[in-house]
Amino acid sequence: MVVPAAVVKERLRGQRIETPSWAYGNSGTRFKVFAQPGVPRTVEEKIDDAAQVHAFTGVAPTVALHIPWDRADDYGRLAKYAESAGVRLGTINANVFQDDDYKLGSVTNPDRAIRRKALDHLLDCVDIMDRTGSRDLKLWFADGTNYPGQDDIRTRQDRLAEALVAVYERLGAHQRLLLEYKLFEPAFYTTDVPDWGTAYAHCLHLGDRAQVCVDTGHHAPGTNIEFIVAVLLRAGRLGAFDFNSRFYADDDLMVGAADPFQLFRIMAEVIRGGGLDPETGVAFMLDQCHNVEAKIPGQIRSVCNVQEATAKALLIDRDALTAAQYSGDVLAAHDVVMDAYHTDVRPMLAELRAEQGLDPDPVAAYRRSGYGERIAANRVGGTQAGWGA
Ligand code: PSV
Ligand code: MN
Ligand code: MN
Repeated sequence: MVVPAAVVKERLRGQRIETPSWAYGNSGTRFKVFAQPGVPRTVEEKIDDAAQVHAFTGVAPTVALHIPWDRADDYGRLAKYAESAGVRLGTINANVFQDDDYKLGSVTNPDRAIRRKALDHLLDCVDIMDRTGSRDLKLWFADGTNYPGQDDIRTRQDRLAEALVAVYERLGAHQRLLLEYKLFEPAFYTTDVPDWGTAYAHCLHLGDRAQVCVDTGHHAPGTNIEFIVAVLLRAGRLGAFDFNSRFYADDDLMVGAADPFQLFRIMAEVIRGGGLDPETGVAFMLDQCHNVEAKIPGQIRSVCNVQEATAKALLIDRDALTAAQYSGDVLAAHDVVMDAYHTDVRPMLAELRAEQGLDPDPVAAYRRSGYGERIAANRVGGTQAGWGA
């Protein structure tokens, strides 16, 4: 049976996509940071920009902070500021990778004092979560080694486990620890959390509120990410996505730009595993940098890309698929999936937005609003997103 548009729209109405504060600041590669006119000078201005993305899409009501890039004197006041701007503060991302002290690692550093410093920062982040009302603490570690013999792989795992236990014990009853993995970079020989298996093993040891964050850009080429999604959801350990696109490495391009079919396949597995149901708690976040394109419309485009992939995945005729699978009809099963993928869902999304009082074309509406011109005129001396700052 063809999935009715009303059913798809109902599910889409409930989907939320979080945008990252660092997407609004200047960013670039290690070769050059390109400054754009009108980028935020303060965390409040980043929140203002995130509020624009929500205003035009209606599905991005929270903004993730990165500490210490987004330091504030009073986080309770910042949370109120966000509410007055029309959004809420979301995930807190810890940064234990930018100090000179972290050259040989943060929580896995051979030096006990540096490990302590890193752990204190992570615990500070939980204090901040208490004040912002955030549910999720996202941990990505740049820790690893460049050369065989540089440090003991196994001891580094012990140090990592020790730090994670201390953070987990500090969490409130409704807070979660999201452990993100990354294949390589900045360390090239070993990375201390290189893959979902390592992240999953640490989460299992910690407890139910420790879950894995799948950053779509953090895999080797050819990795079947939807398989990882299926396995983690089955185990109840898929906490979140950091969405972006990659061609070669950790490219942080707009989600759905490089491989929309992969994004569709991921969303199909998310839906299959119940990950779109609010009670499952899978958080959909963007983790992107807009180096050469405009940032706010880049975020809006990305949110729309996630919605489009989700809509297509919702269109998969599950009954027909199951019937084809059980009868061993490989081609029929594949056709069911491809029929959904080839459906143009843009008219349905336009309709959904109109029903919600939004402009059917969020990027065009943003462009017409004049916000981009206003910030370019009013904000002088915007800040860098963070990396290499
Ligand atoms: C570095 O790879 C990274 O892109 C990770 O994906 C983090 O989530 C992000 O930076 C913010 O710390
Ligand atoms: Mn990430
Ligand atoms: Mn990354």
